[in-house]
Amino acid sequence: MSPKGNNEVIYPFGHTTIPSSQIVMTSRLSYVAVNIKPVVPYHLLVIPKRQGTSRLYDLTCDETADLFNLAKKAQRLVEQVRGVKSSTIAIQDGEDAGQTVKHVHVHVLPREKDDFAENDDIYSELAKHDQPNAETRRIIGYHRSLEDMEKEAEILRQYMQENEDKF
Ligand code: AMW
Repeated sequence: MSPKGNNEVIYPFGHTTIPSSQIVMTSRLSYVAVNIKPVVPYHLLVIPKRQGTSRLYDLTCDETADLFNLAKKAQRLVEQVRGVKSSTIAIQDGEDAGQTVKHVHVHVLPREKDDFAENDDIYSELAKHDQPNAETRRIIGYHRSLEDMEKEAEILRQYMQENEDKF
């Protein structure tokens, strides 16, 4: 974590960084960010704050517990905001498992009935949704504007503020 010139806090995410305007919540060792290319609405990423944690086994016990406790909180939040009762929680750990950003991240994907033709289609979608261009490392295809991402983060932060008793 480091402050930018305008005092905005940024967190590391592999080769890139995430500014606080795109962050939904934080814990001592982890943070939750909105996704630049969501597979479903309110597709969140739960990420350890420490740089250099590219694989799940790079995390300490403390970081692992903190990450998953925050993932549960993020899941509860998006299920409430979406008004759904289920989520897919996934980690693509390592390149051959579909990982494109070399920094551990838990995908939190709120689900509703029949949102995919086959329930497990979400996994193939997850594997292909963010394939990067080899030279620019930018995700190929449409990704959201900064404004869209900031709006979503704000909606979620506000919901949490107004419903503190539920978290
Ligand atoms: W992996 O394929 O490594 O399991 O998932 C990487 C995720 O990170 C993808 O869902 C992708 O859309 C997302 N992502 C990549 N860069 C950014 C970014 N700058 N801000 C938010 N999400 C990002």
